Amino acid sequence: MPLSQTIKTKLETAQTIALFWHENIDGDALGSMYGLWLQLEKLGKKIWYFTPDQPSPLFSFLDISTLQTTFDYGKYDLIVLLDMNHPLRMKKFYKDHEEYFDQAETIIIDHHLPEPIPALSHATIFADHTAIAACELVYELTTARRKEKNLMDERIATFLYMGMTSDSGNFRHDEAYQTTRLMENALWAIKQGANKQAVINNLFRNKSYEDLAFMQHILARMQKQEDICYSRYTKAELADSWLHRDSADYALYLMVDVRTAQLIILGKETDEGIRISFRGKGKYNTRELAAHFGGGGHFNASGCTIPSSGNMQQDMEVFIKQIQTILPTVTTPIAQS
Ligand SMILES: [Mn+2]
Repeated sequence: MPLSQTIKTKLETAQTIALFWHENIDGDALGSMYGLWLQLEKLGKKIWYFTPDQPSPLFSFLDISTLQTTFDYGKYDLIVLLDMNHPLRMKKFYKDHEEYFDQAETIIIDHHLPEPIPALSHATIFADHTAIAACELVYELTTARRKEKNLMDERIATFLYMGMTSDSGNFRHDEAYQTTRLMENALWAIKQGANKQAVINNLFRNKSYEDLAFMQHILARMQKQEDICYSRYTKAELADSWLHRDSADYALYLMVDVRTAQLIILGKETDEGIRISFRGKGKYNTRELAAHFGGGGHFNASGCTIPSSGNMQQDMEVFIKQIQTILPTVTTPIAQS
């Protein structure tokens, strides 16, 4: 039986389903979760869904009131992990409860590259890292195949469109080989009534004066070494600004536009260390780069966490030097299959 058929059968057989998504939920995780959940609900399923932390207020234009941030480890026919390649991406639920997840009937639907150390070896995994968004996979696995019964509506289409637009940086980060598929899937969502304007206005054109003032701060600190462009902010600065860290990530969108930059790095101080975000433009495999520091992600967007000594400026300088020694090993021709 083809894998997609196995998944369809499992989803249709299960009556109670727990859906999970990863920490620091983004538009694609949220979109793929709701895009799938709302369809399954129409089939009469009982669905619960869980996220380790509350999503950014950026997403408050959507009705996501059914989200829960605590998990009961109860009995569910099926567990589904979306937009994540390892249950450690939801550490809060997984840690100290590995046994629960090792035994539960599980499906993983994801578009990240597999982790070097896999978990949940019993899970049915549908992974396609050539898709720019997990929302594309949800659409392709459901509506695109299910011609006989269209479960789509404007709300679901909006969620799926949101994931396609947010993981592609509003259609800026897609690689050439991904473009046709992405555009076709996005066009389909719009034809189904996706509210493109609401997504654009809320995710991309929704900056406050304080957001931009914080960008001023990050950009003032921006440095360039060869083709690396980097900056940082501290925990205290973020707390003082009253911004959510998603707002601060906007700096990456700005820095990526530096024409001669091929690697963009933003360091964010957190309680667990310095959270690093990488963005690339095709020259470096940022996913491989992040893997050197225990992280992961995609070819052009990835992340990792490095230890903090308390002196962030110094930590970042040491880190950039380390990066420079690794870069020659992750330089890859742009063409991918
Ligand atoms: Mn994603």
